[in-house]
Amino acid sequence: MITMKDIVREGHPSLREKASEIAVPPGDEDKQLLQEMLDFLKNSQDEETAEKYDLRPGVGLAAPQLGINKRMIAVHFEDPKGKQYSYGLINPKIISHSVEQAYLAAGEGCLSVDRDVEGYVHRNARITVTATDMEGNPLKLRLRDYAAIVFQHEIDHLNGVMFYDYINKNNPFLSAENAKMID
Ligand code: K3U
Ligand code: NI
Repeated sequence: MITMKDIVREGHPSLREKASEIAVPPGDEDKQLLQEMLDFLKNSQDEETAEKYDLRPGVGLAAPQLGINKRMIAVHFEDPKGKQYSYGLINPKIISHSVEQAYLAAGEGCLSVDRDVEGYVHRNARITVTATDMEGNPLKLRLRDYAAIVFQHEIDHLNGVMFYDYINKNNPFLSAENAKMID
């Protein structure tokens, strides 16, 4: 079972490296790791389990956050409209995106960052992602707003990018003209 002690924190080199593509179809070991990542997210959102194992709640996790240099992410969340997203993805790739941007009013956090970093994180408001799912099937997802933000945060981890890289240093709450705020 994955717990917080398995998650690497700021300063660990794997958070700043570009992760490697995984051979498709995925092997049993990769599939098992993805399932464990998804189980961690479910556990972290279950009040009793989270308290028992001292888990910080998370909606996404990327393999480099476990010190594993592979292009794998897991996401588990419900968007503000109540749509459920629960995926373990291999080699996720953003193949197109909107010009319009979006950012969370509350900013972003990260399980690998043990401090609050204030400021707006501008991202693409709409993206299309291709990937291979846990069964080895190709997948194409069209995502917007909150869901697009979560997927971009996780895919960034595969490229060594942290959410605070996008925050304006002089004015953390400066909003771009073509950006909408998501509450
Ligand atoms: O955003 C978080 C959340 C947790 C429970 C309920 C609602 C929201 C926690 S922070 C989080 O999930 C990170 C996970 C990380 F760092 F491991 F990738 C992902 C994330 C945070 C904020 C915006 C988008 C994605
Ligand atoms: Ni993160």
